[in-house]
Amino acid sequence: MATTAELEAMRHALRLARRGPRGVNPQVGSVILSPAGDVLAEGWHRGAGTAHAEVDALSKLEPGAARGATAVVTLEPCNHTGRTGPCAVALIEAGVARVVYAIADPNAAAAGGAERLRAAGVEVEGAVLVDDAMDLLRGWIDVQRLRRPRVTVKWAQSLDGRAAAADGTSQWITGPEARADVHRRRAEADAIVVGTGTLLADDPALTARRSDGSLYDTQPRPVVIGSAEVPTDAAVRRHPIDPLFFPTRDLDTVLADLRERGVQRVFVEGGPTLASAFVRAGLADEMLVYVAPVLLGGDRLALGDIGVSTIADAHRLRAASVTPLGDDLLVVAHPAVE
Ligand code: AOF
Ligand code: ZN
Repeated sequence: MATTAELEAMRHALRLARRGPRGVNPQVGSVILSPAGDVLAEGWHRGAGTAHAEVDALSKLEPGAARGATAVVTLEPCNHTGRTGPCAVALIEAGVARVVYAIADPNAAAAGGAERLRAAGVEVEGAVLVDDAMDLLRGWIDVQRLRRPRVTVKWAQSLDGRAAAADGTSQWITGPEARADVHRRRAEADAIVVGTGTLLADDPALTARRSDGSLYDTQPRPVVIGSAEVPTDAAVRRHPIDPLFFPTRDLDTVLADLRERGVQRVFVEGGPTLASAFVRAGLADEMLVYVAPVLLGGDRLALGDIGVSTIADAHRLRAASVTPLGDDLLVVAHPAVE
């Protein structure tokens, strides 16, 4: 059982972790406690290539000062030599008697620190405040598991599955509540992806805005996929974060590049061609379908070629939720086996 002082230290370590950047490496914080439960040192990880949180904390202590201490860390101490040495070994060498951590390291290359510590006689307790730590690290953990950012594909459609009227006009199919919901979700994404077709047709700003037009504090990075020329006065070029342009249509390449940049959450709002490409490639981890009670008919379908020519090929989904938003409905769906 973690002590009250350890739980308090873990809460503090989670706050320290948030000081680090969201990137290729996880956000990790650490607090070293004396046997009496007093804080001796604190540390956090400042991104790939820099000291890990435990080592950062230990570096603030005189040699020998951590003997018999407890190290509280938000992530299982690593057991590998990557850009830095194994933290499990640093803790053993510092004479730490007990280690308390929240989340086991899902990175196979780095995992095994808890076992290594136990083998050296250190008392180890994991899964402490694991839910709080998951709130912080879920995105990073998804990237470890998927080996790419997690992709949400969003589209708005009429009740009869159309994304636009016959002349291409589509503003607006859904009402203000649905659009506000989209903006809230944009603010939670690291990147927002559109195709050049949609960009040229709608000239979207790709910012996350409140209904009064003000910007959310966090903005997704705009990403434009496609070979068409983007006009110099396109609204996306005035986005607070520099847009990335990918002439390639190879989505694996795009996602690998975004992962390297520390992107964990991708929001695809790119129009039927791009949405279909993500679905066809099996890259849509989550689908947000905003359905408006309107009929448009015609051939401007919300999705085009998703690789289904016979019913056996259908993309079977699990509807996670159906939520009324004003006059519209939001259906959140995932692949039946994720
Ligand atoms: C820890 N403490 O503060 C962090 C850990 O390339 P490196 O050497 O920075 O290693 C990166 C991996 O180490 C990362 O993928 C994750 O598994 C672990 N991160 N581990 O003990 C830390 N940031
Ligand atoms: Zn480490």
